[in-house]
Order: sequence, then structure tokens, then C-alpha cells
Amino acid sequence: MLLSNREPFTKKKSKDGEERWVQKAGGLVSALTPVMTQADGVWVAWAPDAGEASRAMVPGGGEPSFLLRSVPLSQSEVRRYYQGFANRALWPLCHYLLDRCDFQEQDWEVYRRVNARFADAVAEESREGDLVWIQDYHFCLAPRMVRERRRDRGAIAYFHHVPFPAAQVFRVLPWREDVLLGLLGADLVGFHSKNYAKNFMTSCADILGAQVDEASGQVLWQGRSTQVGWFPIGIDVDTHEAIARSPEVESQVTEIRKKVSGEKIILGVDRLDYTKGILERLYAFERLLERNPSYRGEVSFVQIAVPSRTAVEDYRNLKRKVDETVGRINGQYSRLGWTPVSYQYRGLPKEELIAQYRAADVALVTPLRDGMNLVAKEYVACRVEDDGVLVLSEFTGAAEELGRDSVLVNPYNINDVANALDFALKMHPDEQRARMRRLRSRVALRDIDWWLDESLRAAQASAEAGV
Ligand code: GDG
Repeated sequence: MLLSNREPFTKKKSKDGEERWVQKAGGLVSALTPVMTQADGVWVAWAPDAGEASRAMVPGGGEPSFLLRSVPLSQSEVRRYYQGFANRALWPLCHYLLDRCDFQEQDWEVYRRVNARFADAVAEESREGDLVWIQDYHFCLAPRMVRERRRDRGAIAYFHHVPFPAAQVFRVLPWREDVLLGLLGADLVGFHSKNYAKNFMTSCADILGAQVDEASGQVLWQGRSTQVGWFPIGIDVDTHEAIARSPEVESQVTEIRKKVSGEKIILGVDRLDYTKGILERLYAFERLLERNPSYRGEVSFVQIAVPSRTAVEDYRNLKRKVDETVGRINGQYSRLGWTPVSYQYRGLPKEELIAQYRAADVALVTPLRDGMNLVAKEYVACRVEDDGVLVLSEFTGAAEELGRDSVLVNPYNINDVANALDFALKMHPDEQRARMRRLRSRVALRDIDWWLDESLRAAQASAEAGV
């Protein structure tokens, strides 16, 4: 059984007026759908548009299906639990952006209440011995709450998709003990990296006084032990490669190259989020043009920014600043037949995104902090001709695996990023090939199926070993 904030399928009306369940885009959904159908599983999720709790077999229509249990939330609950505590307290805290944290007592109370509501739904739906797998920071309290509500000893696992900050940062949270105790209700707590796992264990020791064995990843608290592990998430490499090689994508690449006026293309792809370092990246591109006039007219920067959390003020402010900065750079440097920044504020269909990956000579992936960053892995997987350069922030989870053969940068250091761009644009094709081959084999080694298998195996093992 899976608990996730996002629904895997949504109801859409087709042209004939009939309602159908349509699968949402995303690696996690496509990887989990076959597992859920095979295991006759239940997926519990928030239903943004539903007025009341619902249970439906998805996708239905004779196809292999699983049960989707939707939990509705009122508008004020969404404001306080989702936009509030999850996205204005935990999200910036986990990304080390303390000045963006807004700790509101009422948001916390609603977060607690909503976690309890989801835990009730999980307990209602779960069968004897079911593995319950809870996803992400929206549900930090749910592991303990589910444990309290279930009588059998089925495994409870939790996966944290964002960074877990250093204990010195985490301890700023007014409800730090409650969050740690919530997570320790799980048999297994999983992170993307060893470093995040270590930060979590240090927090348990420092803040709760729990007994921690860092080497084996055990946290002992009040007679119960929780296994802590790290499982770097991967992508569906085969599908990305296959789409990247398709003739449709080939022709889209030609189109993109024709439309983008520069000889070389630098690409950024992100949700429009202040953690992704989009503004800092624009400043670095501006610095590159300022210092190297020879790039003017030759290099274009394509930034795709997918609208995200638009109800949160910080995100609206960021959009305004990005618009202004793009305008300023284009105003200053554009010339007849060349626009330096091509900025698209929208989500692209997957195929078009893959064509963008294939068209780009350099991927500029420079978050200020990121749990993993799948865009970096997708870019690498789509470089089926072993060319291209990945410029990567050292503050991403992906840097642990891909740091060695990408060009690593400190995204806060504008000169450093501008120099890295210069280096990447001038890299000899032989060096590109050598680096990209190694990157590609590392991305292929730990794909989404690897992540799923490892996580589920560890969850079962920890429950069997648990006290
Ligand atoms: C969280 C953590 C962690 C982007 N633009 C388009 C589009 N995308 C897809 C990408 C990629 C996904 O969105 C973004 O994944 P990231 O990992 O880069 O970032 P978050 O959304 O912040 O994800 C992160 C992740 O969870 C998994 O654990 O890596 O650290 O923050 O798959 O392809 N997809 C389409 N059109 C777009 O324009 N179709």
C-alpha cells in the first residue's frame, strides 16, 4: 500500500463526454503502476478536485488495475497543510533556506490533523501484513500514526524525496521532536544519499537522545529500532533512450535547432522553484556574455520553467524576478537574428522535453539544493550519441553519483558557473564522449527499477528484523 500526496491517475472527460482515469506523468507513477497492479495494491492520495472520499479501480476499463483511495481536503486545509507547513516550513528548511521558513502554529496543527486523516485511510484500507510505503515530507507524522492505528506487524517504510538538512539546521524547527518521532514510527526511513541519512541519525541522537549506530544505520528509541538507509532514486532509462532515438524526436531536434538562433544551446529545465537556482543561473549566463563577447550571437540559453505552487507568494515573486531578468538580458544583448535567452513558462509534453535534452550541447543543472534532481539523469540518459556536457550543482543528491564526470559548480558563485559554462562550451568532443559514456553507465546502473527493488527489499527486511 502506498501513501502519497499526489494522485497517480486523474479523471478526465474525453471528447465523447465519457470520464476516464488518465495516468499522470512522472517516473514514480509509471514505475509503481505495474507493482501496484501486480500486488493488488491500494494507493492513498489527496484528491484535489474531489468533494468527498472516493474509492476507484484505476485505470479500470478492463486493464490491470489497483485501488485508488482519495482523501479530500478543504481549501483551508490545503492552505495550511500543503501551501503552509509542507511548503513554507518543511520545504525551505530541508533546502537550507531558513529565511524563507514561516513557522505558523496553526499550519502545524492542520498538518498534524491531515496526517492523521491519511493515517486513518491507510489503516482502513490495509490488510493483514501489508507493506505500507509512505512518500515524502508531506507525511512526516504518518509513519507513527499508521503504526498506532494498525494492529498487525506489516512493515511501514517512509521515503524522503528532499534533502534532510544538517542537525544544526533541522533543530531550528519548533516541532523538531514531533517530526523525528513521527518518522521513527517507520521500520525503514529511506533517503537519496548517505549524507542525508547521516544528518537524520545525528538529529535523532542530538535532539531526542536516541541511541544511534551509524555504521549499521540503526536508530533505537524507546525499545523500537528503525533502519535508516539510502537509495538514490533513478529514472526509467530504457524508455528515455527509446524516445530519444525515435524519428519523431529526431525531427523535433531539427526544429528546435532551427528556432533557437545560436549555434550552441545551453538548457535549463525545472519547476519554477527558488531552490532550483534559476535566477542565479541567469546571472551566470549574463556574466558569460558580458565577459566573452565572442559568445554573443553564438550561444543561446533555453530555460523551461514549469509553473509550480503558484498559490505561494514566494513562487509568484520568483516568477516576476525571472521575467524581469530574462527581459533585461534580452534587452541588453539581443541582436537581429539572435535572442540570448529563450524562456518558456510551461510544462512540455515528455517527447518535446526529450527533444530539448537531445538538442542541448550543455545542460545547466544548478539548484541551490536538491534532494536528487532527475533532470540531470534524464539529460544523460537521452544523450544517446555520447556527446554533451552536464554542468551540475554540488548541492544536488545527483552530484554524489554524477559529480566526477560532470562539471561541478557552486551555484551561489556566479563567476564559478560562468567559467564552468565557458569550459563546457569549449570541451573537446573526445573528452565529452569519455565523460558522457561513464555518466550514462552510472545512470543505467541504478535506474528506477533498481530503486524500487532495493527500497522494497530493505523495507521487508527491516520489518522482519524489527522489535
Ligand atoms: C523532487 C525532489 C527529487 C520537468 N519539466 C517538465 C517535466 N519535468 C519532469 C522532469 C523530471 C521531474 O519533472 C522533475 O524532477 P526533479 O528531480 O528534477 O525535481 P522535483 O520536482 O523537485 O522532485 C528532487 C525528486 O523529487 C524525486 O525523488 O529528485 O530532488 O525535489 O522527471 O522530467 N516533465 C514534462 N514536461 C516538462 O516540461 N513532461
